[in-house]
Amino acid sequence: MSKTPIRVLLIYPPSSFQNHSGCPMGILMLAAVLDKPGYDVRILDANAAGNKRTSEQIIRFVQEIKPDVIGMTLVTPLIREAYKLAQGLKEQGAILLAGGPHATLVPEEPLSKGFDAVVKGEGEPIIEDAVKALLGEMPKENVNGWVYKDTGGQIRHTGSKIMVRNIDDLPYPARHMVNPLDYGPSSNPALYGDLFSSRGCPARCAFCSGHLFGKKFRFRSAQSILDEITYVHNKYGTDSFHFVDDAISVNKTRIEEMCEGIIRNELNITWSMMTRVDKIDRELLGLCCRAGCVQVDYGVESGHPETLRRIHKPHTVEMAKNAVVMTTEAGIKPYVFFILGFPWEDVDAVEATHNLIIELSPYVDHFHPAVASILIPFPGTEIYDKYKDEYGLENWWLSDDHNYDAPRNSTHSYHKSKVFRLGAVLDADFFNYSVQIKEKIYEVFRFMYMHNLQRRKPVSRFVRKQLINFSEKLFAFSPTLERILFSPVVQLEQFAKQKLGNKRVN
Ligand code: B12
Ligand code: SF4
Repeated sequence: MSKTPIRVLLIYPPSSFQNHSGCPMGILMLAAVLDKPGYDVRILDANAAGNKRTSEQIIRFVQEIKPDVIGMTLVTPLIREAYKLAQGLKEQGAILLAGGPHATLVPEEPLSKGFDAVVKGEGEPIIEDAVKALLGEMPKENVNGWVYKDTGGQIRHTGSKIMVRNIDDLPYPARHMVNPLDYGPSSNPALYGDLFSSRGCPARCAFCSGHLFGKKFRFRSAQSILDEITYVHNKYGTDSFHFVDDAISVNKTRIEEMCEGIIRNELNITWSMMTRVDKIDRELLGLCCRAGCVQVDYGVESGHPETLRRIHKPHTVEMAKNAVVMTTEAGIKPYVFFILGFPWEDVDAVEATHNLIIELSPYVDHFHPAVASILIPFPGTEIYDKYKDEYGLENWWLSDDHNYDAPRNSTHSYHKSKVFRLGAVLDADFFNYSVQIKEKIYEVFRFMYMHNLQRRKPVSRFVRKQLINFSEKLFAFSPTLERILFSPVVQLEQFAKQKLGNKRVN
């Protein structure tokens, strides 16, 4: 390498409606890969819960540090903000490289939005070559698995995405580059605790846009994970970990080895994971619990058997119920995700999911009414491909027509802004829902909101319930009056939130 190291800035783009309390693993991995041979790598996570940055602030930072190349993660929910930022950076003469789930799904699109090139799929095998080629240190056509414009303006693809062959060979994420204060208090359990132990999922759910890592389940050895846990624990004192894998238990022997290792080495930690309902059993859950597992997230998705079949979910309603009960009995908290509003669903189908949510609620401490709890047709999914013509969804993410930024107090009633706290997907109305379907979906979200209030102190729970009930009644009588009467409540809540700081939004 030359004497002055090449400076690369890795950006996670800003969002007006979301934040996270841990640094995204993708840019941490790329930073680690570039750090090794001596690049001067900086990370700017514009969505860090304790230090959110606007596009204007990012541009000022770039003017200050003058990176040679800027890499950006693209995810569909933040794409318009990311493209706006890219255009601002381009005006400053920046060299821009895109990667991440959205860039992989529609790799040519970022080239018309200010980016110079796009890496498809996993970034680790390519990032160094990509940086070199963008700086003219190697021919662009020699980089495998990316997309760029040649000197004549022609778009060139250099093969399909390159997979990491042996993920045990990857360095640990560059946690040392994270400023802990960006993510809130130092006790924040999400700060250094994210781990990945596998990539890929052999299932093909019709709504899932996780094609980046492919169908083949590739996994790290149990020993490599134990080593990383021990390293992070010794270096940062972290004792709570979260696996970001899509389906960590696809290979049962491997997760058993990992659990046995945690027990044998007396690593006194707790951890949580996400996996598939069809990839657990009582024995495995018992072992996981003994190894410190405290939470398992399941994509249950629907209580309607026909919907489960049509989305190719590899489980039945019965299997989902059993998984949730078995998890609780094993001493682990189950966390369940649902998706409402598939285009073929009528009120009865949504009702079936509602009934399943009610049935599971005694086992579930807290439901997650996430943005994606109402179907979003992400690009590259079977749902998008099948329904884009019928519902006029072509490239919806580029326009304002299906904007699902979180409900804003200025435009939504108090009860809707609470119940749909994370996103106004019902307003985005991808599938022209009938009034009846919309009402049913609201009812389900309302149930989840009320259930989640259980965790609050009795007075807070009581006040919140009354506010929702009153807002609903008043809104039915007069939306204008509801807005007038609830605006001081909203202001008071915003003031309290600012004082208490941001909480993890996920
Ligand atoms: C952990 C996680 C979260 C966390 C943290 C997200 C974060 N900011 O990192 C939380 C819970 C907050 C979250 C929220 C959401 N998430 Co999420 N999340 C994940 C999950 C499970 C793991 C992400 C991860 O750490 N992967 C491991 C790292 C190593 O991979 P990676 O980030 O993809 O990075 C690699 C490549 O993409 C590439 N790369 C990435 N950036 C760059 C940049 C450059 C320059 C280059 C060259 C390469 C490159 O190289 C990296 C290394 O190989 C993924 C599923 C998955 N399997 O990836 C979904 C996923 C990213 N989430 C998704 C979605 C939809 C959401 C939500 C909308 C869900 C919701 N709540 O309703 C929100 C929106 C969040 C937002 N603001 O964008 C989708 C995104 C789909 C899309 N089209 O963009 C995914 C793919 C899930 C899925 N299967 O559909 N999520
Ligand atoms: S099981 Fe999960 S990760 Fe696998 S395809 Fe289905 S939704 Fe995606």
